[in-house]
Amino acid sequence: MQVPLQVNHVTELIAAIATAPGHGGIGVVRISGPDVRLFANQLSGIDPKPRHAHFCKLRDALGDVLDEGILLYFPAPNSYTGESVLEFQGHGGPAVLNLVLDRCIDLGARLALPGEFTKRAFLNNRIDLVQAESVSDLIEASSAQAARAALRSLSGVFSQRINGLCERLIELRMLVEASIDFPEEDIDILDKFNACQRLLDLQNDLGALLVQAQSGKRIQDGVSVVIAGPPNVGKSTLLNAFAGDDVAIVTPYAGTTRDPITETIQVGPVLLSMTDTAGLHKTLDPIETEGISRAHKAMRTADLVLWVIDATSKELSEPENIPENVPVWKIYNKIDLIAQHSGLFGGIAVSAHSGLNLNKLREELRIFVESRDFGEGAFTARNRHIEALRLTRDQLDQALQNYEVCELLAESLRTAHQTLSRITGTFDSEALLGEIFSRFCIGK
Ligand SMILES: Nc1nc2c(ncn2[C@@H]2O[C@H](COP(=O)(O)OP(=O)(O)OP(=O)(O)O)[C@@H](O)[C@H]2O)c(=O)[nH]1
Ligand SMILES: [Mg+2]
Repeated sequence: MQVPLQVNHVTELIAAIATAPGHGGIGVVRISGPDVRLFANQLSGIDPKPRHAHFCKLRDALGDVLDEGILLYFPAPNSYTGESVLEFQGHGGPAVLNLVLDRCIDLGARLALPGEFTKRAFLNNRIDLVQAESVSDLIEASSAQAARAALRSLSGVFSQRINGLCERLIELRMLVEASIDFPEEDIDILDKFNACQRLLDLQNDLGALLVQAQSGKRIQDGVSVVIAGPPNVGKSTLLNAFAGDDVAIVTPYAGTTRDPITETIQVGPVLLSMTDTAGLHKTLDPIETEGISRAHKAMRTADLVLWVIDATSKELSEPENIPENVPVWKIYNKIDLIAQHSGLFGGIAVSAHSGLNLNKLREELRIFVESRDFGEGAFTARNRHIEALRLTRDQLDQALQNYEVCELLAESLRTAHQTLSRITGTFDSEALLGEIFSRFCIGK
């Protein structure tokens, strides 16, 4: 049993262009609020039937046609927001869509804030907070896996797990409260209903969910590829080649790069973040030393390290100081300087300078990202969720320590319950909601 958030009923009509900015075949203007049926009539002269595609012309105040397209009407509560919603699918140009939007404003709607449609869906109990966040995660998903995982969160997989734990916490709380309220009972209620074992099981399952949420966060973050290796082997040149731009300084001098430089790179349909780092070697230079320490830090959190080797050098370097669980690929660079290179090297041989074999490396990266296995049923999660799960775990630890003192036990369980329900938003403040929804795009 969850306690729904208390909200004021929303009465304003909001409107926004729901499709991405730019030119496209179709553009959508979405309107939500009370009484959109009347609004549809003013806009198009049509009295729309629920969930029916009406072909219509939209007109301005003088009766001139603004655009023609499809009008859809979803009466409350069976709509995205839970309110009555109108969607106009017209031509996808910014100028024409803005004409339609301006007309909606003239007729009394106001511009929607970022995420306001989804916020209304939350306020109308159509979805919980985790689901609302997954809408934005789905839109921003950088790979097919991330999209699938966000969709699982949106369909409630993560929320159900949270709600299940909340239910069990509530049962425990009831047992503890009962043993406080009826101390004179002959039987020990906590013993009779195995409260201690229940608490231990709950702690266990919460730990398992925390591990899954952490993995869900990694799906959401996308893949991090770190370019590392000795100085002057062509690391920055490789980053520039992938970025298609001179983002990192390249010089013939060893020790050029100091700060890690991260760029978002597109490989096929997938986005990954690629970080160039300072060349690793022994040095007394304090600035280089700091750069090298930052390079090590980047490698520790990488999903993959590309260890770049200068294929022309007499001593080919071997990857070193790479954390055990991070995969490493050897990249032999500068093969344009070698007359006969095919079959010479075990790793991937490229020329960052001329672009030779970079497509092969790009393809290997795409396969790597797409084949990462997060297990069946993976869902996306955010830092906010992970923090709340950790805090709940600590509060349950506290409850176990306080087990013998009923009042303290009750208090620890109460705070644990409160922390856990904040994840789905059943106990939340306006401030947090503002923070979450302001990161959405307008029209969602
Ligand atoms: N011929 C050739 N030269 C390259 C290639 N890649 C890099 N270089 C040259 O090698 C030199 C060093 O390149 P960088 O990209 O700055 O090397 P780095 O590994 O980032 O060096 P540090 O930042 O000092 O660690 C520059 O003169 C580049 O033009 C390549 O594939 N072929
Ligand atoms: Mg460099």
